[in-house]
Amino acid sequence: MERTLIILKPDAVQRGLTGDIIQRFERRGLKVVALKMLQVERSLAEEHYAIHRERPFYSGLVEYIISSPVVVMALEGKNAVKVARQSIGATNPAEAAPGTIRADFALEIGRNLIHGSDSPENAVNELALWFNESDFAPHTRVSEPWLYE
Ligand code: D4T
Repeated sequence: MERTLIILKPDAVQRGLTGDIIQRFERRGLKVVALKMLQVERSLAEEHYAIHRERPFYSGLVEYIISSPVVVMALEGKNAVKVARQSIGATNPAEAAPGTIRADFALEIGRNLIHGSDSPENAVNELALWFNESDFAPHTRVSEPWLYE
């Protein structure tokens, strides 16, 4: 089983979409094993997006992420990183496939609602950045034999 970090960005919270988005992941079969709402510190936003530091959109991206509270979660499941990215859709909502979260709920790259880790290695690092070990509540669900053969 794999874990991935999901951030429901300030626009998802402000637009009242957090429940809809979490439901999509739950329906697919991914399991929420950590979940919290927080106002992001600038230093955390800068560290999370450090890879984009030299990009022209970096400062706007940091301002966006700290502009209002976010909901952060860890999802667990088989190929969690890949399947969550697939459900999220392309970075630019205008290019995201219909049925993905970004295509169904968003219009612009700078308000694309949600972050999902892009590789298992980055997921491990991002989960450690956003959560303490004690934040996780590992558990087995009764549905698991009906999700995995
Ligand atoms: P995140 O990291 O938010 O899940 O998005 P992606 O993984 O899909 O996309 P990314 O890392 O390439 O970009 C991170 C973040 O920056 C914003 N962005 C990106 C932007 O505002 N303008 C741009 O031109 C790009 C490439 C959107 C997502």
